[in-house]
Amino acid sequence: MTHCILIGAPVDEGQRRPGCLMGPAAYRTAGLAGTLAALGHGVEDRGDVQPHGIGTETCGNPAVHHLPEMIAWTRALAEAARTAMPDGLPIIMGGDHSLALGTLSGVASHAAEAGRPLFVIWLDAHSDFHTVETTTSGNLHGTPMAYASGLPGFAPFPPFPAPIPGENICMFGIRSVDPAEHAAMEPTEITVNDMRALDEHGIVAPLRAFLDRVRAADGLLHVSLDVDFLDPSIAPAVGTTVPGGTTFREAHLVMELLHESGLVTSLDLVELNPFLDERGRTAKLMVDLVASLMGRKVFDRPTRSYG
Ligand code: 5AB
Ligand code: MN
Ligand code: MN
Ligand code: MN
Repeated sequence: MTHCILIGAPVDEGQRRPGCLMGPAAYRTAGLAGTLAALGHGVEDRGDVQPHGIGTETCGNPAVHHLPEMIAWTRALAEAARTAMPDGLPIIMGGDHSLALGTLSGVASHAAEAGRPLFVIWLDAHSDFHTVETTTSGNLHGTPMAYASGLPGFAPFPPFPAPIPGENICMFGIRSVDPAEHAAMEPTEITVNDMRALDEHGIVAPLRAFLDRVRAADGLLHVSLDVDFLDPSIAPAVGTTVPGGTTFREAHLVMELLHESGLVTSLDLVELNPFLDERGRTAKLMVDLVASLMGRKVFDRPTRSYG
């Protein structure tokens, strides 16, 4: 049994479609806490984080919006994640993916303090490898993986506390990468399992190979789950739909393998936009994926229709 720490991160400023700020409420409404408790876990809801001390920072890229808000969110969420890590498994209920600027910072600080390497599994249609300088949309939800990799181009953000080496990062579900992101990732050792690779090799072998490396290094493992990892036909509640995503069973299988590994130490749930959902089906699917990650088995999963 795991002590699960729910942290609401109603971040909406990292993109331009209002609604992700309702994500934490949707996870609570969809019964995330009760689902975890029913699996035998301890659950503590620390409420919603709020940014404080929003400044007046600017940068040279005129496309970028809400920069001071994002810097304040990054500081607040880094602190919330760092202080939760010694107490249990933080589950950050987003909020758009820019919240990972903060959660990755906090988890990386904790890993450095604990003297253990940090590994990241990025489940997303996108690589989120823009810097503040390269983003053309100006939406900072497209930047956290580059920040955590220690790339330059993030002034005036605080420097990332302990940059994560590329060989410790594994991406799954990728099917939309901008040219500047591609160029920035090329020299890195990041493993990119794009949808083409998953079609050809399946998801099990590459995931097991990465988990073996985490285990061998006695690493901490952060999982960042973007709703758009899933195919939009099963998960419509997201602002940035990209066709050709993972299926219901592929997504559950990832979670089941993660559970079996026993390696996951923190989790982001990001990009859920309840305003775009259909009768809560995406929120419920995300809760069920967390249930699989936390030990619910196929044979005891209730039959449920998402239609
Ligand atoms: B998400 C895009 N690369 O920079 C950009 O949903 C999309 O957190 C970013 O993965 C998507 O705006 C960010 C076109
Ligand atoms: Mn993302
Ligand atoms: Mn995405
Ligand atoms: Mn998105």
